[in-house]
Amino acid sequence: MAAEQTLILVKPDGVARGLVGEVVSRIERKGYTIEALELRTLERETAEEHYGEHVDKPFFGELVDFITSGPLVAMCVSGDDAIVGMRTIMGATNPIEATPGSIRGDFATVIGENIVHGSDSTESATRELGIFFPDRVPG
Ligand code: IDP
Ligand code: MG
Repeated sequence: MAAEQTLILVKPDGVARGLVGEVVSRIERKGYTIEALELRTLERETAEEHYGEHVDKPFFGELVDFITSGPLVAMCVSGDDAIVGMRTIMGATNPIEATPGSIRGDFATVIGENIVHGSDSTESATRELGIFFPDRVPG
């Protein structure tokens, strides 16, 4: 068990569909802590940095178009093993494979609009929190 911080986004589809409260509620009920929260619309440059690992994927342009298409809610979430724990609450990337009871399993149908983002490792969490909440990253 490790105390961790992770970056969670309610993506523009989740905000547009009024699911911010639902996602926040699931995070709180699980027992994690919301350390910081901000509603913002990303510039393309910020989105390209955030999704830098996917720059060579065929869906990169679509991904950046989508994540910049409207306001999102960014959160720094902390708790025991919060990185993997949040990935479990979110469900599989493709909503048709996401378990019912997970956020993507309950609220999404297509991979390109899957409601939430969560960091996938300690390295990603540090990098991504540095983009959204630089004050939260130690050192
Ligand atoms: P993750 O969000 O579960 O970490 P990643 O593989 O990091 O999944 O992909 C980032 C985001 O890119 C996904 O959440 C999804 O919205 C989108 N994505 C992933 N694969 C595809 C694809 O094959 N087509 C369209 N969009 C995709
Ligand atoms: Mg990812």
